[in-house]
Amino acid sequence: MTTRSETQTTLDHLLTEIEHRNPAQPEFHQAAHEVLETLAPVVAARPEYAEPGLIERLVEPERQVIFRVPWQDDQGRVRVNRGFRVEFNSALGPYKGGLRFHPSVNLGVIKFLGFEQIFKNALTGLGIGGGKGGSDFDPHGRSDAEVMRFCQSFMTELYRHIGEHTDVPAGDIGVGGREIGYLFGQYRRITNRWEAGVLTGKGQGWGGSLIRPEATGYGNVLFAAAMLRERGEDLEGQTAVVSGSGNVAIYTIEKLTALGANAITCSDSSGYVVDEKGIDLDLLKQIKEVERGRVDAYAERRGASARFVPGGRVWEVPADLALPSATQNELDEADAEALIRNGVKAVSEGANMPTTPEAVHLLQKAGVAFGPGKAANAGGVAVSALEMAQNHARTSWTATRVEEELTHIMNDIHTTCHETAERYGAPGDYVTGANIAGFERVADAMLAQGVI
Ligand code: NDP
Ligand code: 2IT
Repeated sequence: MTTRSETQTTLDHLLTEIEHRNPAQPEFHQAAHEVLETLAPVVAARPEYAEPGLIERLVEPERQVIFRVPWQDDQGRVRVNRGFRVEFNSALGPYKGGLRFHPSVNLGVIKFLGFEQIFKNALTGLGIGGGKGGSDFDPHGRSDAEVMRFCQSFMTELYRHIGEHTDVPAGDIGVGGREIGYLFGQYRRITNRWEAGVLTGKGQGWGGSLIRPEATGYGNVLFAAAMLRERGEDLEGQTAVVSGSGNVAIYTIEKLTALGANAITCSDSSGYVVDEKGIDLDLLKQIKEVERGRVDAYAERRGASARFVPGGRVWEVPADLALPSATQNELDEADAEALIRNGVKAVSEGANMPTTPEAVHLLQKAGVAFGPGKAANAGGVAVSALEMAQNHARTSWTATRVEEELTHIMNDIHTTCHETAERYGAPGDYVTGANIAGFERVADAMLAQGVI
């Protein structure tokens, strides 16, 4: 029988090797570290997981595709971006995960996202593997026609790697309904197939699921509510700070408000808005979804209750709950200290890896309920899997049905993480619970399917 500390030493060696074999990929190192530092109890307890090569295979993507994406801007100038699709693990089902269009995208970022996605998708219990893709293309300030030409060029290469039984992309930062439409159109044109299940996040009326746009934000609020329930509290009357002002942030604010909480902030890369009366969602949606504007316009148009803080971070605003919903590493140690000083009760991650490891440890040490992204934001990909199920059956479900399923899935993920953490001696530690529970499902399938 190997002890936990012997197992941890082995995992630490593996982490050193991962850093060595994947140079200049700090986000991937961070994601691998965050998972591997919690696996010692389960690997020590279940000797089959110590099988040589199992974890080594898990941290190596099954396939990585990098391609050139040439396109013409409105002035006729040729631009060249880089496209990525990392097909990380298909032990549980077709690769599944979003596409991110943002100038910060590189291979290490896509690998961190794909690695997280493996465990997140396993936690949904819906038979989906892990993958992620995207490009360093920056959609900000681009016309619809430019975005369309870019998406068409991107799909002209990507189409050969994806398919409803192979790999099913969706949206992420910079990729929403508009981009999924252009991508789907080009896929259909090239393949001459109406293959609805090849992409999720499609529009209503041509294969999209009701509640998919809302699912990540709604799901995160349901996860936060479940964490609070565990402590004998609920959302009613709680003040919440939310970062971001995109898809995840908007529907997080919508659900918080519907459940009686007061969401008082939103942000983008220019700064944040604090609105003591609570964010006016109609105004925010108009500015962000229709006009594709910046958050300072919200403060300008809202009147006395709101102010814009250029360059600041929402975490300095006192609140009971914090729901980071913008991007990775947006909540650091100093931010965690500010939240703790102001009496925060729960932090639930709508974004992927928004909280730095040091900040996570501080929050957990202070007794704050902390919901890691791979559990808390799994509602988006879960409803994507429900969209695939509807596409396969050539049917569409009512919004009520999809939302009931989403609620059930989020509560189930919460219970699984909570119970798993307890079983492995880390009560209340949702990070350990999510990592171990996701790992067990993927690892069992990998062991059963042999060395591939
Ligand atoms: P959107 O593109 O709709 O919105 C992103 C928001 O985050 C914008 O307000 C954007 O501001 C801000 N943001 C992005 N990058 C940065 C940055 N480097 N610095 C400061 N602000 C930034 O994306 P989503 O809402 O879809 O995604 C948000 C997060 O949620 C991501 O981490 C994503 O991986 C995660 N996620 C998304 C899911 C989905 O279904 N869409 C599912 C699960 C997780 P600006 O416009 O100024 O860049
Ligand atoms: O990070 C994520 O889970 C997503 N961007 C959603 C992925 C999906 O396939 O719906």
